[in-house]
Amino acid sequence: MNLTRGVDEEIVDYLLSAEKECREVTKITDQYPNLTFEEAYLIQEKLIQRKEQEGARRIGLKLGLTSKAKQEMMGVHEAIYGYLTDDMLAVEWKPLAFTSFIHPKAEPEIAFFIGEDLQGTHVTAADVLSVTQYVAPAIEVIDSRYQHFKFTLTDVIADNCSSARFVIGNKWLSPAGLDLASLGMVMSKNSEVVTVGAGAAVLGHPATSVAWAVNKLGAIGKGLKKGDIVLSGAISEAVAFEAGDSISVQFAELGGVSFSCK
Ligand code: OOG
Ligand code: MG
Repeated sequence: MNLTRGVDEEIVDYLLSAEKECREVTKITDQYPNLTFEEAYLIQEKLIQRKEQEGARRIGLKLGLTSKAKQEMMGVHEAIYGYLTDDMLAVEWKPLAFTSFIHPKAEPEIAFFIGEDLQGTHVTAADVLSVTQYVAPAIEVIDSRYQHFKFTLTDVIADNCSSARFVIGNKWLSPAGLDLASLGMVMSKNSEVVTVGAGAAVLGHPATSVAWAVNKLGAIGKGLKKGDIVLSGAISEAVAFEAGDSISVQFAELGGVSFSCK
């Protein structure tokens, strides 16, 4: 352990004030180059606890770096997870204010609505699907608190995996009878197609990505709870947007989801 007492709280303050004041900061590994992944997850947990003390509620989990392409880009072999809180949930009909962000990007994702508690260390994609009440189209807005959206894996874990907002579409379907791996997706910005993909981009199958996170949580005695929402990871690269832009994601079968930024 490299974290001396009080340093974790200092880092939490540093990241939370950057988020609240919508300003980017230098990455924490510049100052603490030896931080481990484990310590980064401890900082992330403290950061979420602080948000809870300030009134936010944990409502689920998000996966990041779930595509092989993105993992190779970062030189890592593992995905990452962070928490969703109720204040991140945005609605389609209310434009997001650009001034509430630093340098936001949109990602197309498949959301899972968990209908039963799920905990363990040998959880499979099939186990995940069996407790999934619905899947729905989603867009995650990520907004790294770090300068130029550049970071190492430890930095981004501590920063709750760049989480900022998410929007869920209004068509929710049972995953039974859906082939989430071959589900096609098109993301557009201002009506022009910007990325395309399919569910398989997420570790071969989005439920595999959720199972990975459940097993990681299981190793520290945690798990998913009935009612949790899980964002399974970006299906394509993230796309930057600004005030005046609108982003829409259309899935085969699952339907669409969109938002605009003012
Ligand atoms: C980390 C978060 C990535 C995803 O779905 O891959 C993420 C980042 O790239 O800032 O949410
Ligand atoms: Mg994401």
